Amino acid sequence: MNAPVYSGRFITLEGGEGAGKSTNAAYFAEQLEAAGIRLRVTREPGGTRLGERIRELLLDPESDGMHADTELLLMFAARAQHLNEVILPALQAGEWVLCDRFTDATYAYQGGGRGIDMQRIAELETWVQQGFQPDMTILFDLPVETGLARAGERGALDRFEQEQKSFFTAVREAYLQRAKQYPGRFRIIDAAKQLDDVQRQLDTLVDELLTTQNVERTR
Ligand code: T5A
Repeated sequence: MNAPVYSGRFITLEGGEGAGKSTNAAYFAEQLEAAGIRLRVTREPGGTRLGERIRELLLDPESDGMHADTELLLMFAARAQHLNEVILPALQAGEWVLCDRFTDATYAYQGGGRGIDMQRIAELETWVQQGFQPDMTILFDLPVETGLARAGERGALDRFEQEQKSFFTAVREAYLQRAKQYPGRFRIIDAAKQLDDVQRQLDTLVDELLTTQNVERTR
């Protein structure tokens, strides 16, 4: 099976709860757009009308009792729709795509957190993605307690945020393991730092992306 051919770049943001992905997605997008990049910002689970409905089902605390396999299949169902409806068409049209979470989250949460065999996840990944992978994955890494405290300040917790600390520790370990396994694709951000420090770390990655694309920064 061959990965699809496209001219845009696919960048994913990953990390545990409250790591600052959403906050920094906006900053990162602003930097790329200022350099003249046509960019689509999206998220998983979700990113399409159908995918957002699946997201509601996945995050709703009332979906308690959801079997781990059901959760895994719903993640990939939403991803199949997202890939075919949004991500691949945008990339093929020359746009860049910045996605808040993608398949590394499935390895971290359903693999690390829920304990599903990574090989089963890999089978679904191959089935849905046919070799397609992000060009760069930015991992916002921080101690579990710091992330949960930040997420908790926002009020009501979703179904994942209600998990125990041991679940999030396993998620963090799985993410770090993925980063070790794919050093060419992953970049790790120290997300425990203050926001302006995190943004300086992101500036370096913007420069790296623009240099490899031969795009000059305009500011
Ligand atoms: N999921 C997802 C799976 O289990 N498998 C999968 O395959 C996929 C794709 C939803 C859930 O789905 C699970 C994982 C998730 O549990 P989500 O919507 O991305 O995914 O959910 P969260 O990660 O819960 O999103 P959060 O909003 O909690 O995290 P963010 O986006 O990383 O954090 P953000 O930017 O909202 O920041 C949180 C708070 O911290 C502050 C912000 O102002 C905000 O209040 N903050 C900082 N404070 C101090 N210093 C900094 N440097 C700060 N950065 C941010």
